[in-house]
Amino acid sequence: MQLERAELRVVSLPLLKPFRTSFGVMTDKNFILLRLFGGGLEGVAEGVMDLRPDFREETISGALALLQETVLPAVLGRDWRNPEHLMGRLSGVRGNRMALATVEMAFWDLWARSLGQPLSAVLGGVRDAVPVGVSLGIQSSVDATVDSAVQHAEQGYRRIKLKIQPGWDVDVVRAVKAALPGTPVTVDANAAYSLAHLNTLRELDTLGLDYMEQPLAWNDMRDHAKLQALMNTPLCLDECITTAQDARKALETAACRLVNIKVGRVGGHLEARRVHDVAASFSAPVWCGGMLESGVGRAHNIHLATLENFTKPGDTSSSSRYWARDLIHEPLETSGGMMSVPAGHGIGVTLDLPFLDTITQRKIEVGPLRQAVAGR
Ligand code: OSB
Ligand code: MG
Repeated sequence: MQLERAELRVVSLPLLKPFRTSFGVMTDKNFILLRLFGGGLEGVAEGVMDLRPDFREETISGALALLQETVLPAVLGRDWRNPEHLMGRLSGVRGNRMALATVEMAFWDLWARSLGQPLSAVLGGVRDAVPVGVSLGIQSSVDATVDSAVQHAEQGYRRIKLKIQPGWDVDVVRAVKAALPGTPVTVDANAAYSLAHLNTLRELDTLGLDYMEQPLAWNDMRDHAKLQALMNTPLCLDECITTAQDARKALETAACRLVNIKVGRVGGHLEARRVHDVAASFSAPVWCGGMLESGVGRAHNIHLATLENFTKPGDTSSSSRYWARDLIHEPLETSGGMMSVPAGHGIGVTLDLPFLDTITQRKIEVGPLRQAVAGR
C-alpha cells in the first residue's frame, strides 16, 4: 500500500450539551482529523488528544507538530505491506501514543479498504453489533442525573457510568442505584482522588458498583494497587494504560481487575488488540472507552469492540447524543443497547466533506519529503 500524501485538519465540532468531568467542561470537541491517501483510496482517523493536556499529557498543538514534522514525513512516499510494517518504521518514537494512533488507525482504514474488507474482519472481530452503555457528565443536581440515567436505561443502554469528583460522588451514586436497582452502574473519577480520600472511596465501595474507573492519579499504578487491595469493587484503569506492557503490569500487580481500552490512547489498533490479549490472559474483561469522538473515531472504536474479550458494554453510544450534525453521512445509532458495526469496507463510514469544511479551523497538506526528518 503506497502512502502518497496526507491531510491534517484541526476540527471543532459543537457538542449538543456541555460535558463536565472532574478535569473540566467541554462545550466543543476539538480534534485532529487525518486523511491518508494511497492507491486511489483514502483512510481516515481522528486523534483523541485535546487542546489542553488535562486527560493525559498529549495536546493537539504538540501532536500536530510531531505528525507534520516527524511522523508523517517518515511514512509518506513509501510502500507498506500492512499496519505492522508501517508501525515498525515508527517503533523508535517514544510515548506520543495518541499521535501515533492517529496515523496507525487511518492506515488500518486505508489498508482494510484496499483489501475490500470491513476493519472488524481484518482485526479478527467476532460480532456484528457491540453492547453499549452511556457516560453521564457531572450534572447540576442529583435529580437531573437520576432523570438522565433512567431515560438512558429506558432507551436500552446496558450500563450507566457516572462521572464523579470529590463532593459529587456518594449521594449521586446512591440515588441512581436506588432508581435503577437492576442496571449496572459504574463511576469514572478521571484521577480526581488520592488515598487521602480513602473514607469516601470506601463508602463508594459499599454501593454495588460494577467497577470504579481511574479514581487515582493518571500515572500512578502503585496507589491503585494499594487501593484495590482495600476494596471489593473492581478497579478499572483508563488514563494509566497506554501500552500492553502497562496492562500487563497493572494486572500483574492487581492495580485493576479490568481495562478500559481506547484505541486512540494506546497507539492504535495493533496495541489495542495486544492490550485486549493481555487482559484475556489474566481472565480480565475489557470494554471499549470513548473520548466523545466524532463518527470517524466512533466507527474505529466500534470495529475494535468486535474482538472477543470486549465483554462489558462500552462508551460508544449514539452519535445523536453528542452532535446536532456529525461529520459522516452514516448515522451511528444504538438500538436496544447495541451498536451495529458499520457495514462496508474499512471503517464503513464516509466524510461529509462540505460540512467538514465548515467546521475545519486549519488544514495542512503533507507530502513525502525528500529527506524525512525522523531519520532513516
Ligand atoms: O475518561 O472515559 C473518559 C470523555 C472525555 C474524556 C475522557 C473520558 C470521557 C468519557 C466519555 O467518559 C466517553 C464517551 O462518551 O465517548
Ligand atoms: Mg475514563
